[in-house]
Amino acid sequence: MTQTGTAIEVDHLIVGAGFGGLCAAIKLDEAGERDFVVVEKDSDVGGTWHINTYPGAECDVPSQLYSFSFALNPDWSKVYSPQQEIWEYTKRVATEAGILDRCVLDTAVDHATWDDAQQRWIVTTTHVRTGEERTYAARTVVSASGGLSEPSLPDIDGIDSFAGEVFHSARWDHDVDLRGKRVAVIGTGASAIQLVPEVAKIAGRVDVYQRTPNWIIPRNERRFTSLEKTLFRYVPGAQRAVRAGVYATLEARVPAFVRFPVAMKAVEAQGKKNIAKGISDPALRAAVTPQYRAGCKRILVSNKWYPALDRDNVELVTDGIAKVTAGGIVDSTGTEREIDVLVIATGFHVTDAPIAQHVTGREGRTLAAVWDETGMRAYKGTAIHGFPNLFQIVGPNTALGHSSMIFIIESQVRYVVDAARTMRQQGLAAIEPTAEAQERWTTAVLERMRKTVWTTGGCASWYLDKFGNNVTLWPGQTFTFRRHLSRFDPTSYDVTALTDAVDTTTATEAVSA
Ligand code: N01
Repeated sequence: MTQTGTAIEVDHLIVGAGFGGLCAAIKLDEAGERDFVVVEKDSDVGGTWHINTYPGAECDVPSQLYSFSFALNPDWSKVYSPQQEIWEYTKRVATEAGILDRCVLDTAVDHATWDDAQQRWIVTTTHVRTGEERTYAARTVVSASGGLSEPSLPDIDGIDSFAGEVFHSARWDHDVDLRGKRVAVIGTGASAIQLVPEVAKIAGRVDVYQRTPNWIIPRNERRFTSLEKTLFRYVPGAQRAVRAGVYATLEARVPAFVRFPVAMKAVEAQGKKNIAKGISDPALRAAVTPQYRAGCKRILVSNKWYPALDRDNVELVTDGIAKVTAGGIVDSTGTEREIDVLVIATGFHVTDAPIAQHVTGREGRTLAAVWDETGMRAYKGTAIHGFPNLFQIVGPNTALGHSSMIFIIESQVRYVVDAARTMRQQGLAAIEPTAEAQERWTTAVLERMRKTVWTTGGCASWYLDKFGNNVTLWPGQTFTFRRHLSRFDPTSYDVTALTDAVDTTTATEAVSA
């Protein structure tokens, strides 16, 4: 890191200290690319697992797979890890890797602008508490700000006039005592199904506002025995073998998502059994039974959700919300239910990636403006035409509905590290995927989407953008994604050599020079 004028020069600036940012930092460090900073707006590392502290927050991907491949954890307590354990894991891994000294916490990225003359990203940041401003001049930016980090708030008439306590599931207000209170929860997605059963145990009453039911299958929940943990720790290969088994089981589900959605009937049967087991009232059973193909929206796992809805102090409201008043919620039939606390569990901004508003590329346009016209697009989900030396971790069409995002993150980070190595070895100042390469990739991905359950399943989901395209999920096996990103491929890029003059040549010319 060097201070030149008002800017701090760094090789790599990583945005976000969640799984994506930490993985990038650790792997760049290992590759000898040690001149980096990780800028994180939160007060600690861990990303979503530090921020989402709502009651009942747990991972819905099995813990054996929800860890870095290079830092297995023999001490996971359960088959599905609780939030606190995952957060502590990220902190421990970052500490042991020795990269915490380069994490700049409590600091938000205001803007990142590509400076063609300097062949660097000029990144301005502000400390969220002191207001101190800094400017970095970075060779590359690795954007790992998370696909599900910015709460999406519902646009409901009168919501600002509510006089009680109100907060989003991802910004839980632990100062609000819910004991005996009348609580309303808007939304019935992955977050709501975890928090409602916990809230219902202590609240006086909980009104759950459901717009669309989800398919929810049983959760194979149990604690690991001490014998298992001992085996994981001391028997070489034991934990890796279990992890491989979990990975293979989840991958076996991919064909049903992408080619043969009719196979999802088996999941629907599981879901219906789960409903029958948890709910006794036929009307309530019908109200929670989805009318679209399983998998079209994220398949959820819970043993607690249906029994929670069956409680006397919980009411499922399926009539739409007409408005919010100072004291309660009025549904579309005109019924007003008075409440003390409003919990908003309506998900996140996804297809309008919030970070894109803060990034301006080579042609002076923000990424948000470009993507607003075309939909989110990136070559291999990672690099973007018009935005040199920018790498998007968990970029377009990289998310999963069936397995661990950490596998995808590690695949992308390998690619980024190989790109950094290539740039250093070949003396390149800038790399940028060609428009053709990006178009080819995007067309192939969208073509593969046509038969998927996300397109044909008969639902509306947050996977789809305003053009109706699924720009969120990877339509295939995760090992195929990894293979595509196994090596940085300069022939798909325009590159600029490290000379004073800005000289854009094709990769082939530069490589053969
Ligand atoms: O958000 P969601 P989430 N009026 O978007 C409803 C991850 N995650 O925070 O389906 C009324 O799933 C909306 O209704 P509808 C995981 O990837 C992981 O729960 O659009 N309702 C839906 O019911 C997950 O998929 C874990 O009709 C409105 C809900 O709000 C992602 O985060 C745990 C509405 C939003 O559900 C998001 O989950 C938790 C409105 N105006 C989350 N707007 C793990 O365990 C929206 N809704 C790893």
